[in-house]
Amino acid sequence: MTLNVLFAGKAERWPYYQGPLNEAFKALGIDAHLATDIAPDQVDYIVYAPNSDLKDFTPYIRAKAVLNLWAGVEGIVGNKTLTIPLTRMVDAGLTQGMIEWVCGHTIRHHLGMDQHIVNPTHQWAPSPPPLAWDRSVVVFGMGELGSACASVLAKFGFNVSGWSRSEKFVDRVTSLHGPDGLKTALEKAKIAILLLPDTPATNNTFDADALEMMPEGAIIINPGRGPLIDDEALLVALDSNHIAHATLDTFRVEPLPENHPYWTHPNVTVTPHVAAETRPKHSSLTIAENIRRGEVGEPFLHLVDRGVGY
Ligand code: NDP
Ligand code: OXD
Repeated sequence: MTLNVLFAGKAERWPYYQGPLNEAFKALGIDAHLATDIAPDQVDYIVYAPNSDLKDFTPYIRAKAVLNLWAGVEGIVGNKTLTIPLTRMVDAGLTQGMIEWVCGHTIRHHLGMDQHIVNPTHQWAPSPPPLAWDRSVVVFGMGELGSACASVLAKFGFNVSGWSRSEKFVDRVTSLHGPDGLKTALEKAKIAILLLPDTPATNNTFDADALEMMPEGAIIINPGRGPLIDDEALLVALDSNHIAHATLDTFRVEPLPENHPYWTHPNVTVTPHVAAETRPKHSSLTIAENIRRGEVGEPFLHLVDRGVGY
């Protein structure tokens, strides 16, 4: 039987996904009709991007799952019309992209590259950095992306800890977890990498009190989500130099409004939500594998737990 798979993403992304999704279906022997306009009551699976126009899932009475193209699900997890399984994106390309972006910015800050490359006074002022062994990096959120980044940073030589809800066992990475582990994690975070999901429990994890607990001159790198940080508190901490720099890829409002102080703050780097991109070639494999599983009655991969919101 041919399966009807609806692509519910932004129209401009369709040309990029159509080929790779069909190829991935073919590779797994899935007979699918993939389209952007299928009568709702005929749809079997929905390939979904939270920035699509589809918000009411009620008419999709025979759909078996919504397969999210993004890792973050805050834009859909609370949708009351969604009663079927929701999966999120985990794929090799997304993970590799995040490793590259996070490690690149971590090493940039560790080595003080900005100071050495941008030298308007033409002064010969050597300031050698400590070795990575002596730099304590804490990854907040040790899921698919956080664990992968922590592992590579540890192999590079950093002194790495990771904070998550549950205990983790990643080679050479100290596990801190739960509310009790947060204070220690903050105190150790000379460089903090934020890879937590946006949920009610993680909102404002980095508020004024938390920032105060971080070491003087700490660096924040946030490819996770904007609401993890209390923006007002971060700006105060940056103005006092308690936080030396914030490299931010995600914001409460995106695109970041033109008049937002982050744009002009000398100690803030803004990147436009580019840390890791869902790439059609890799993500299509995850989508196809989940449809295969759905059809043979195997558990879906990367199922979202609606109770905790990620
Ligand atoms: P995962 O769901 O795999 O990992 C989330 C991690 O956060 C887990 O380790 C989890 O703990 C931890 N966590 C969740 N809630 C809490 C809490 N209340 N206290 C402590 N730890 C908590 O997600 P991914 O690693 O795949 O992705 C992380 C986030 O990265 C995404 O949600 C998204 O927001 C962002 N992202 C950003 C991109 C970009 O381009 N900027 C691209 C892709 C993702 P536990 O393991 O114990 O459950
Ligand atoms: C994601 C993202 O969640 O791109 O996948 O931020």
